[in-house]
Amino acid sequence: MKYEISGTGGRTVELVLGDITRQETDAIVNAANSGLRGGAGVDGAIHRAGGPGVMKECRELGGCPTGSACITTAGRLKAKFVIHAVGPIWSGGGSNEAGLLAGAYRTSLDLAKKHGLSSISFPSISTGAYRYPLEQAAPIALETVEDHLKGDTSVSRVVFVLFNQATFDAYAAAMAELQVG
Ligand code: AR6
Repeated sequence: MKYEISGTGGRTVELVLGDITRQETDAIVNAANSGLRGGAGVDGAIHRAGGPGVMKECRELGGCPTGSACITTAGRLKAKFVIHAVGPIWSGGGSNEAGLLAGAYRTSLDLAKKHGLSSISFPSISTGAYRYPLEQAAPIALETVEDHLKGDTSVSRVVFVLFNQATFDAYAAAMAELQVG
């Protein structure tokens, strides 16, 4: 599923079902924790596929604030960079989770722009171990990406790599809403 952002000269957002570690975009985004210590889910998969060099760089960075993102090289992955984004842990919605989730996406895109990258892949940040409700997270993710693509940026292609059908369906529904609205 592909969505072209109007008025941007052909910049696109794509939804695919799959494994982000296999993506060949310039950067892939990790759903990390604020200690950049590695973990389960997409974080575990990225460190396994990228090799120990990625973790070494994460240790040197020492951590990354929630709602923000930090960048390393990508080791053995096909991408050139891994952007480690730290989404919020869901705790009911009253702790600025929405602002922090948007911040994780926005900072990732700003880092891609800073490095002159043209393509970037995201997983569904915070909707696994961090339990952010999928139906609320998907529109935040897509709207934040759309805002970035409408501005001055090197990024022309954003891919959401969604790991299961339920996640794909939630993003597809949110994308349909955006196209109508
Ligand atoms: N490719 C794409 N998406 C994936 C992959 C993959 N290979 N593997 C899992 N997902 P989660 P969070 C999906 O839990 O909620 C870690 O331990 C998964 O199905 O990875 O932000 C970190 O170290 C879900 O849709 O990230 C943190 O401590 C989405 O990725 C914590 O979990 C995010 O699920 C972060 O939790």
